[in-house]
Amino acid sequence: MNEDKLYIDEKGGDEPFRFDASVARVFPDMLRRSIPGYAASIEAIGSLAARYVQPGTRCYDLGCSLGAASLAMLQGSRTPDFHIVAVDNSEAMIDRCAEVVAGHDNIELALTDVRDIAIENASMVVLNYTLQFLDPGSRDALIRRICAGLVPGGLLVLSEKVVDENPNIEELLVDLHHEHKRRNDYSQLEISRKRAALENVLIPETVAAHRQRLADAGFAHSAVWLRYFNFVSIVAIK
Ligand code: GEK
Repeated sequence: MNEDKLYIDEKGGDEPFRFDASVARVFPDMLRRSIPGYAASIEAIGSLAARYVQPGTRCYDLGCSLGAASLAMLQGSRTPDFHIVAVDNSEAMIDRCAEVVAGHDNIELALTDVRDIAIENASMVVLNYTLQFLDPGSRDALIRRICAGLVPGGLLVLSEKVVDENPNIEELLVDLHHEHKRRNDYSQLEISRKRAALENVLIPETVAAHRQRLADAGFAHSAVWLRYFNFVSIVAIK
């Protein structure tokens, strides 16, 4: 696995973060060291696929990066009779993803914006740490389209970095996250450069705002099933 040294060796934090070729090259290491609970989210996507993927339907991995969630759905599902559409608007990510998922004929890759993909006959949709990168004004419409494209009883997995309503708790959670990154061998300089680069690129919302949006879009049930500091994963059932 290529080690993520981007914010020591290549980038200063003055440019907005982009999912370019340098990020795609180190991405598995970056996610593993940066997102508390990332491995648990992928593992659970496999377990959820076993329960929710229905024969003759589609699954969507929106903001698929290198296809980790797609592979988890494929390995977890109990039926071979389904099709995964894995979508990302970063060419560098899709190119590498194609190498990772090569040979899995029921994974179809789409290089496009998640807001432009038709969602139809879906039994499971995954937005694993992707919605946070979309302009907040476009989030309601995407969640509404996902709900409309799910079959009855279909599942959305929505994982996000969140912000707390209480500034004292927010400060604590951010601090714990940075300590977690230091434990994973990121220096203070790397942490502050990355934080600056993500400013206005990753726009977190509260758990309450996410759950309200899901309810407004027509999901019958939603719950946080995983939380590790300011990173959460929510399941929503139509
Ligand atoms: C995983 N889900 O390993 N349209 C399409 N893709 C987008 C858009 C957009 N508008 N905005 C961002 N992306 C993965 C991890 S990473 C999370 C997801 C992170 C893509 C972007 O190119 C990147 O590949 C992905 O969403 C977010 O489970 O880096 O924190």
